[in-house]
Amino acid sequence: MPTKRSWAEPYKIKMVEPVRMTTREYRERAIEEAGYNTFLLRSDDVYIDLLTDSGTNAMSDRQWAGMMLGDEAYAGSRSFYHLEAAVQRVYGYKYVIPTHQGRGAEHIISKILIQPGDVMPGNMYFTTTRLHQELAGGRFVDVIIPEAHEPANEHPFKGNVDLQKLEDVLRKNPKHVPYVSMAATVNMAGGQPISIENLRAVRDLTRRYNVLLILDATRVAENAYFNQQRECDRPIAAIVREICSLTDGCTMSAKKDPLANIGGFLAVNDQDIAEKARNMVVIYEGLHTYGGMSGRDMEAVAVGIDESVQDDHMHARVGQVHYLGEKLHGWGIPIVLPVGGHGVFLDARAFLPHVPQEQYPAQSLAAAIYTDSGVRTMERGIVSAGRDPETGEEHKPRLELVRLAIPRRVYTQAHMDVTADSILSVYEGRERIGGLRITYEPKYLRFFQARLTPVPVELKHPSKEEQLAPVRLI
Ligand code: P61
Repeated sequence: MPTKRSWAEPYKIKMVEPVRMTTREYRERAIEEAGYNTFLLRSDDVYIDLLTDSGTNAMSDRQWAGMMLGDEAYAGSRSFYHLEAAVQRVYGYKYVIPTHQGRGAEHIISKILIQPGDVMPGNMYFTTTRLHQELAGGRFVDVIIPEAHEPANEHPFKGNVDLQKLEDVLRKNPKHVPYVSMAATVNMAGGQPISIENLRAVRDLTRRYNVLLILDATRVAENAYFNQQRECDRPIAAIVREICSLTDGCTMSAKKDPLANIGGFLAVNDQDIAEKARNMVVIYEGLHTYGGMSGRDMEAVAVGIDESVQDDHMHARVGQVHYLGEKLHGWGIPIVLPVGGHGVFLDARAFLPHVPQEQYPAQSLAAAIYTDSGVRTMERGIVSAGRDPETGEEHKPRLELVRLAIPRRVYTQAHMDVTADSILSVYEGRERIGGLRITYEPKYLRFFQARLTPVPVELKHPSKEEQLAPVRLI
């Protein structure tokens, strides 16, 4: 008799989208043409797309119904007021400035709050957040706890801030810290949550030093799931509300938690900041009642926000991620532990110990996984970290990861099984995977468009065939 009851998703499927399977030879050509960069693959050539959980969610029937009701008025759209009400109700902020997606909100808040020479402490960088801070003349300083940089460390809240580090930054830079940025969950650390206890302590510090606390709320409902499981057994909606109440405002990419395909917003409690943001949004995004979104998009976000904080939804969402993570971990494949909220992250340093970081092991592993099965993943290591804007040197992050991000409500358990089998097969042949070198690199956010080429490897135990032929890398 089973000792544990199975669980299932709290929805059934009404519409399906075919996916395409290809041959290994086809994929070898496709990844070569894509410069060994999974961002440059065509989605038609992808079988299971775990590149990102951003904008790739399956919308509910209620969201689609909302799309039909979207008000496309240029000014004063009814859909904006629905969105505004949902943000006020669920997150609790007073003022809502819509943007086309998360980075639009990051751009605006950075331009408003940062002066050249300022320093912004935060719990690990995010690519677009840091870039907007740098473009505004500021400098990001990482104050996350050291455990976050150790893939095997099972700290339950690896997104937490190191309070001593934060206080040092605040003390050493009087008047030059406009705000502390706190992400919940922390994407680059593996989707790791912050604890409410830690957030409260950060809040006390920001009050003491009179600086603002801005939340990256992109995956705050996923964070609340972990708070519920590990810290306080309360409904996710109540925890989300509490997290937001401990901050002065947030940036949001509605393409994640809020279950939409596009959209975002900036939300704040300060009227003066809201006025400045409303003024700025008309320059860069659109009028302050659409901010780059169509009426139907705003409607889908408004409905999605409510759905995102339902306990059943979140249990299934994170449950699916954990199903995949536990399978891989059970087979001894090195992943970031504990498994995070939006994806499973492979530890490429441990997976490919023979490939030095200068040869982009995570990028190479992502290419190898695609070649094996058509599963698309994303590099989150040295390529993503980019270069120091002052010295031009490559940032060398301790975490060298491949992310398998799970879109919400899109794939089934069978897709997770196929993915896991492919990772296992790549793991078994890992000795044959070599490194890469960059042949083209754009100035900003290079990982999106960089092109790479394989560096030949020398096999420790070549087969007869391999001794005769040049080594195939991936
Ligand atoms: C992602 F490779 N994330 O995870 P926007 N904050 C946070 C995000 O996760 C986030 C944004 C702000 C993406 C898309 C993406 O290096 C990359 O709506 C915690 O995408 O503008 C986005 O929100 C920005 C992928 C972004 C990347 C940057 O897949």
